[in-house]
Amino acid sequence: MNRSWHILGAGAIGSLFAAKLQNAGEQVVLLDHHQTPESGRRSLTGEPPVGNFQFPVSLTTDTQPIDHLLVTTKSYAVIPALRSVTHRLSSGAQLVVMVNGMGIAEQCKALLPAFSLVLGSTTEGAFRERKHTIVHAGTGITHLGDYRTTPGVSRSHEQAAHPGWFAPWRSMGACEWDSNINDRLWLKLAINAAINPLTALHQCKNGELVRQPAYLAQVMSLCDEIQAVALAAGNTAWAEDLPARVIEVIERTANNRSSMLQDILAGRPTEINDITGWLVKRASALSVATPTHSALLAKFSETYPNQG
Ligand code: KPL
Repeated sequence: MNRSWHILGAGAIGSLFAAKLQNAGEQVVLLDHHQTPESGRRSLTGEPPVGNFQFPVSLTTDTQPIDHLLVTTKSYAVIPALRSVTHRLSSGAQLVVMVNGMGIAEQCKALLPAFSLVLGSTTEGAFRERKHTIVHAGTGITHLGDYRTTPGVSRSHEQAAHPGWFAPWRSMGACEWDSNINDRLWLKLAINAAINPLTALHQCKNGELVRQPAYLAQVMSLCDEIQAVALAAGNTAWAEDLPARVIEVIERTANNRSSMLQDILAGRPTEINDITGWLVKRASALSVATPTHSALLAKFSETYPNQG
């Protein structure tokens, strides 16, 4: 049975997943606040899937019900975006939220407590070259998992197993069900917190962080503090080798501009509050000191005063 997926936030990652789902035989509809004849057109280049894709577009203000919703907006846009389509969600609608940062799932649950919520994390690399042209710069791996299987939220055996709608996702390749998605999201946040704000402040590509000794020393201090917070929070599986993982990501993405630097260069808001801001708050709740992250946050607001 093929399902209909609505994509909220069809930027680089959203368009990539729209193309993958359409290739897997699912019906895909892009959601937008306004519509032009070009709205549903996407050209994908780079790694597969490549080609010209045409998707139907539906206005958020329309009324047709939404059964499966994939949210791939920026972290700070998730809640306003969800509010714009709440009237369209069918009673058993499935929400999949795949964004950077932490703390967003709790906000989604508070807004839409009755809906089943799945969280996603991806290492796919994609960026928007032009309005409708997406470069799939690097193939990555995607993990989805049930919000209710996160620590502190009651867990049942069935919730750890993947739902029926996941089969086409799995057929897209490099997509796995993760029964501890919270841990995966934490690790992604840890990597982003060690890389993204520094690249945005130094306005450098990721690789510079290991080439310049002063930048590398900053990366290492940030990693030390993240490790302390992660260990205090009970995330011991990856915390010990965080510095090695961060260096590996920097080297693998040496030629990339981080998403935060891209946001700064494009004059868009950044995800600093959902990444470093969240980390500093979590650290304070666990009584762990994070002076380097706090100083980075202060420097960030001084350098980019409109960033929250
Ligand atoms: O996820 C990333 C991002 O830019 O947001 C990294 C892994 C840092 C790659 O640039």
